[in-house]
Amino acid sequence: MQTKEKIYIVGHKKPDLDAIASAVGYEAFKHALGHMKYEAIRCDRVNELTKWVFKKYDVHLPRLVEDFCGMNLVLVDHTFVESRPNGWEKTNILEVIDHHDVKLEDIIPKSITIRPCGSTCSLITEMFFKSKITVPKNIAYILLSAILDDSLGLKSPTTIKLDRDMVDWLNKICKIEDLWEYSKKLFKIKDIWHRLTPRRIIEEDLRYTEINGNWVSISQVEHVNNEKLPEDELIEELKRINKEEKFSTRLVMLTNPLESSCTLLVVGKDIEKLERELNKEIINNRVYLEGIVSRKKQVLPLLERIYS
Ligand SMILES: [Mn+2]
Repeated sequence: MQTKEKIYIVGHKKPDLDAIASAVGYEAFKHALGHMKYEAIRCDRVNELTKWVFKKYDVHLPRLVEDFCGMNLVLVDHTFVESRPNGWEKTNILEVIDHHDVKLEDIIPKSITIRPCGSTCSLITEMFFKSKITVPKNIAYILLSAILDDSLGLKSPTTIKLDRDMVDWLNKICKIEDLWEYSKKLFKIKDIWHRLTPRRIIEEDLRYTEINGNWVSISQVEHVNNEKLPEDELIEELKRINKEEKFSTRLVMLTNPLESSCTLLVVGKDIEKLERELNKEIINNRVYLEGIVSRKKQVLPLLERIYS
């Protein structure tokens, strides 16, 4: 019978904490409503922070699935084709929940929840809130940690009142004394860049897109410790990547959430155009930008202006 079929909730490839936590949170919400056919899964390995948070609050990580063929899916924290699990073409996507831009292309889910805010977990928390369902304590910790991580401790430009309200509401359960101190702790756990090769650092959180025939890529590297990032090697590697596959512009954002700033590494043929747009010199393929932390809200629009 159709209604007895399982429905799997999955975050994007190369998942961050928000992608994994929102799947687990939505499963908990559905189970609280008695809909037991929902199961959170994942399609990729998790990052250090996710491991730490799930272990600390004693929650099982969602099961890793490699073959999605024939599954009913809810996509959380993504809609874009390139972020979906491999083999999504052979699945039945019933629902999407996300806080990014929507790009559904040829799928028509029955339910679409898209709202720009700091974190998908804020949208999941709001479902509990509106239904007057108490969030189980360990799930509350997971959701709270994910909102703080994704919204850079509620300081990211994507943060809205909903994120702050949901953090306050969850913290009535979690009772974390200093949320900013806790956020800083989360950022530090994520700061594992010194262990990775330049190629891995660039590819760890890389998004690419085409703007009027110009391919651009933007990697986001959040870190709290400047010394450990090998900027020169990253630039060399970025140049190598651009020889392998030529893009108009390739950027790496070295974002420091504690300082709300970013060092932008730039490779490509349009450095002068970018200089004009920024009204700042780009020296040796790099420029320091105060107040710039968001790829979606701040850096991508820069490129859109250059290529429009
Ligand atoms: Mn997210």
